[in-house]
Amino acid sequence: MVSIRMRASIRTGKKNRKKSADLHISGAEGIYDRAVIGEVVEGYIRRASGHSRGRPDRIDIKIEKITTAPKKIRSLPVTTITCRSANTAQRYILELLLLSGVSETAVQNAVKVAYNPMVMRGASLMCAQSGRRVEPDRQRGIRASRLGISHNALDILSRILDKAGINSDTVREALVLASKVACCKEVIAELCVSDDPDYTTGYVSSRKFGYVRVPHIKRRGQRCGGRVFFVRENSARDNVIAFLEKKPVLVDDVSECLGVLSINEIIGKHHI
Ligand code: PML
Repeated sequence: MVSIRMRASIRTGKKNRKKSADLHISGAEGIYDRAVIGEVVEGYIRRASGHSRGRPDRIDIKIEKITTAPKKIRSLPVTTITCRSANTAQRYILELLLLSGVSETAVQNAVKVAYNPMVMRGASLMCAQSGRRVEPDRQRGIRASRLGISHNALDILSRILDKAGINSDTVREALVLASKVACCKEVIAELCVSDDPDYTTGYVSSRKFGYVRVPHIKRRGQRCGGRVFFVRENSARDNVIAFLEKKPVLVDDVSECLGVLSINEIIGKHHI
């Protein structure tokens, strides 16, 4: 099997001290059989070239042999929380994270990261109690990578999400990523706000409540976004990073999609 990763960007010409900045246009990755490399790469290039955020002047594609058998996991169950405003979204983020074992200080710190206009390239790694950020590089962050979904599981997931009217690349890929992150025992929850100004649904995920989509997590047009992985206070940081970035993980079984539920229904239905 191989891991195939794509990243498309536009050079902005602006430079900071370390490197020239580039504007992220799109990205995708998966774990595939060698036989489909050509087809997947073609699809990734088509996708990178036709993105609404602009025409990239650079598309990086990395194809890497996977030398250890991927860990096979089940995707998190999916729900969408009933939420009609950005203020309510903030209350629900706080409530879901507190109930997952994240402290109020850590939630406040995470919100600053997730709504920062200076969008990080990866995610912040944050201690769930102290709210301390422990990622080695605050610009790069941590990239959950070497992840994918089997052909069969993708078919099933697409059908399930189709019925709920949420079957898009964005939802499927965010769910696969969140499912890998949640299967790391040291991670207790994740918060994600898309950096796409027009994409206003984010999520809070955890083993406890599953993948909870939060509409109106930001207002349309807001130029900010970010991801935070909350880890147990004294976890071995380097092991967590090695798992999230390097351990191949393949979703090969799919949990249910429970549709649109109220906060109380979601809290009453937790999964452990
Ligand atoms: C991103 O990749 O930009 C984040 C996507 C969040 C998806 C939330 C959803 O609609 O389920």
